[in-house]
Amino acid sequence: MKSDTIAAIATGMSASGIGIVRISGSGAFSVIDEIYRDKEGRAVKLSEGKSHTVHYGFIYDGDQRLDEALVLIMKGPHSYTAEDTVEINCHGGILVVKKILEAVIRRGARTAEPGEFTKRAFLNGRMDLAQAEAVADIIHSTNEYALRSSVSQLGGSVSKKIGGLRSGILYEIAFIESALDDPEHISLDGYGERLLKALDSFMGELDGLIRSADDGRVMREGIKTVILGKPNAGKSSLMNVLLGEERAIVTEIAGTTRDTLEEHIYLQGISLNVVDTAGIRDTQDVVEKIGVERALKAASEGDLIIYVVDGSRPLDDSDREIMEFIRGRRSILLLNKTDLDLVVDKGTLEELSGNRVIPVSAKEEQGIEELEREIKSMFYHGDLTFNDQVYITNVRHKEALEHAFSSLKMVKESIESGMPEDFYSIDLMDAYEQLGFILGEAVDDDLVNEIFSRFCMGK
Ligand SMILES: Nc1nc2c(ncn2[C@@H]2O[C@H](COP(=O)(O)OP(=O)(O)OP(=O)(O)O)[C@@H](O)[C@H]2O)c(=O)[nH]1
Ligand SMILES: [Mg+2]
Repeated sequence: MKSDTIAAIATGMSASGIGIVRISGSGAFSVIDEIYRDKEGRAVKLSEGKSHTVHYGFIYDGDQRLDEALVLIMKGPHSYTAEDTVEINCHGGILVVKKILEAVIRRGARTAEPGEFTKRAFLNGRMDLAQAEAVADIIHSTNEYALRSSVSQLGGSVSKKIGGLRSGILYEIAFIESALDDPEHISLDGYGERLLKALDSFMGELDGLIRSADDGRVMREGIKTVILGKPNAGKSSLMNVLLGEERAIVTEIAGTTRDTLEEHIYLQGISLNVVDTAGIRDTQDVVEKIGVERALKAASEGDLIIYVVDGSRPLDDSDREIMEFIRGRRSILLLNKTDLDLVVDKGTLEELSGNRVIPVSAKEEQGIEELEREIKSMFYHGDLTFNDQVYITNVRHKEALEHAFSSLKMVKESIESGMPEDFYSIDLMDAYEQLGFILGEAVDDDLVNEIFSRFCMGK
């Protein structure tokens, strides 16, 4: 496919060891031929060189030598974009890479849009849309699990799973169609029963994928963890212990924290977005009141609530209110201040809340490891294994899966209510198409542009 030639700085715009200017398109080699010279200063045509070779020399803009460089040449279709591609590795100064990019642009390339290299890879059939999206996810991964899952998606794990489901569905469509065309030779007797079985298996797989999206989202964005409790319970102290720094203000004055404060932390490879909140109590103070409302709002939107109880003071109405609030929500109870004489008993608290209670001392940093283990086991059942399990980390994919699931459900209903066979194939086809969207089949240009616009420059 003939396309215009694009170029961009592929490395971060900060002073660094190496900077890379990337060029892709049918004119990539003619551009480099005009600006590259070997170490003796002779113009050399890299376009005539072998693909996948590296050349040491200099980049010139006219007669001005811009920098020393290593130039990689890759001939299409054996490149990331499947087009002729050149990568200029120069010294990583902001000005020098900019000047090289300008020289490239002056020789006829144009500046690439964000994500345009990967978009070309997709449009040229080098990867499907799910794989292309994985590229952006890898770049934005902030923790081990998210990264591993994105790499596995790039390797085709999601695509393979979706592809398998699609061919199963397509088989059924083809069977129905040929039976309807040729009823003398292909009988549909008892087919409804057989199709029901197949549907159960398809829907089971879809359901598993849809449910994996919860873990997937948590993996990608981190577990939103909200610390809740009465004033002075030690919420901010806990936040600081988890963070490993004195981030939140801690004082013996009840009502110290007045607004929510969010920080990102890593625990053994998982990421948490921890929110410290204002202590819950009935108050006339306007500012504190707003703080309490925000605390409850954050808690209702969170994935996990850590309820901190001050074990050195008797439980009161505010504690009961919080226990009522967390009922039915994913939560962990901490009995704090175990370094003091406790007046609240662990067993009583467990009975009242119906929840497991972990004794801790935020001050002495006791019990924190157990809290970490508990969080991990709540969100990831055992160790995440990426060999067999596929995680859905993309909202778009999840929506398509849900659509496909409901289309298959309609097929089931049609069978159960004795509808004619051609009804089945309409909904089967719909499910097939929905799954195709995940791979990028028949998606419209606007969606493709939207997806790639979220990429960074030079990718
Ligand atoms: N002895 C002891 N004191 C603690 C512990 N945790 C917190 N404290 C003390 O309890 C007081 C209140 O701690 P904070 O962390 O500010 O409590 P908070 O829940 O954030 O309070 P508000 O922001 O007012 O809602 C401070 O004096 C802390 O030093 C603990 O485990 N043991
Ligand atoms: Mg506080």
